[in-house]
Amino acid sequence: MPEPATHQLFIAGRWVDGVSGQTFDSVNPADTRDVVGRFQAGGAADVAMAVAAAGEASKGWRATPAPKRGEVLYRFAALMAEHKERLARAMTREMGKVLAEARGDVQEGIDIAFLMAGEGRRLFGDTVPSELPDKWAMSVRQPLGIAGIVTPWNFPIAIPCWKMMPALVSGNTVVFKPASDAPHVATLLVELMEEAGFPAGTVNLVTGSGGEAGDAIVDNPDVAVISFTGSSATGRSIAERAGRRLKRLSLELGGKNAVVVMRDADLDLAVDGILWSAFGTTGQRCTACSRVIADRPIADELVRRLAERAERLRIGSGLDESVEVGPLVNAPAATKVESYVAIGRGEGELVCGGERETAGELAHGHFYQPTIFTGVGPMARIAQEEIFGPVLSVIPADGYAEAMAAANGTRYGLSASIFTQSVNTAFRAMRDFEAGLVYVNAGTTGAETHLPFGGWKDTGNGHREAGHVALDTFTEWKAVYVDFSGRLQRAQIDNQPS
Ligand code: UN1
Repeated sequence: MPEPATHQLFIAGRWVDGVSGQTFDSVNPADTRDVVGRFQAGGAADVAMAVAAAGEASKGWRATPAPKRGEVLYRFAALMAEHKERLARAMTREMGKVLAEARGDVQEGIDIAFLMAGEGRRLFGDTVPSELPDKWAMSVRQPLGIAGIVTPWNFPIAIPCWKMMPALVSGNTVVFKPASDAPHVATLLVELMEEAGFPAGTVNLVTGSGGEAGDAIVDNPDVAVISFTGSSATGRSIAERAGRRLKRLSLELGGKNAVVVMRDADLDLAVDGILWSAFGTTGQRCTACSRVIADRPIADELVRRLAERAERLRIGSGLDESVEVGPLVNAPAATKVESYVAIGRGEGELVCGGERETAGELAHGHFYQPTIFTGVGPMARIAQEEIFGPVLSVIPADGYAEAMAAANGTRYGLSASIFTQSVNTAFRAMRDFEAGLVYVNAGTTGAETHLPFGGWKDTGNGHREAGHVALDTFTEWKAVYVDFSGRLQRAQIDNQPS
């Protein structure tokens, strides 16, 4: 194997080595003999420089007319489209998702970049009538300053773009800390941002661990807002640190997303939707389906069809176009899946999978079979805890009310879906699901970039990504009143009967 290339941090418009001189390797999860690259282990000193650069760049960037900022986003979106295949292949090699899904991930980045580029000409506020005569009333958005962007490996282009595009178009500058399992894709992304013409210091990249680089960003008093996607445990710790500084914080955390299948459902369609959302991305999406709530009359038949199809899914390197299920991201992820499957054996009946896949070349990667348990109780650990792997629990329920109670009976609330042919049941479910994303007759994955993305309950802290509401995370509202009457007018007083 050739010596892997060493990559640098991007600070103040220059590619530089980290202060400590330490590096870490990014490894292909489908074949751990393949080292993708060597990356700077950035720490507090690097973050301090990146924040200083972002602060310096902030003055010019926030003064740049928003439509002009949007033009840079347009160029960046077009560059991503031009380089889509190269980015997708790099993504599959670095974090394992199959090529078709890697292309989708890049596309999601392109989509949000174009959407937010258009926001350069909107950034809508409200213009409203004043309660007093000859008085103007409106609200405008203004940037917060420096945004700290801390992202996961599972959507290494889409999620950084979901966060950075609204931050940048609304006039913030950025310090970007990507996951240690996907620093190469992040580097390629920032190279394209440089080429697109974001001014020096507007976007700064610091690779490194969460404990070193991530915490340094969260703790830096000059970083006004943090946007984080990852585990609930890390989210909670970031919230505590950010809370001490009254810092704006947007969290996108775990999920335990359910598909409800009613007795009147189109079962073929339900099977397609469940398999795609449970085993696509090897179950490593925040939105992945990990619970099926099966109405009792169809439960056995549904499980039979799911198992029969799951056993036939092709496992292997995502670079092989015929493969449907790629590897887990790293060794700890595989160990975690193994331990939950061991727990599941005591909580339900294993109907397929349940083992690592180690045949031939697969022994060099972190492969795990699509796994289904049935007869699982709604409060079982495998039905409550996020596994983030290809493990699906089927929970039988008697009718709509019991199914909905099971679906909502979790501390998470990201995505939920129902399969039914009844319009009444569909509308009830749209009302009753406690989740930020609801699907009718589709699986739990596949959110589009122009509607709000995020979850209820412990999945987040009330903020949303994507859609125009994503701007709320990165802007301050300013209400502006202009009195052109030429006299003192007292609101709530002078226009009331005396
Ligand atoms: C995630 O897993 O954090 O809705 C993001 C979906 C994708 C995004 C998933 N559009 O499944």
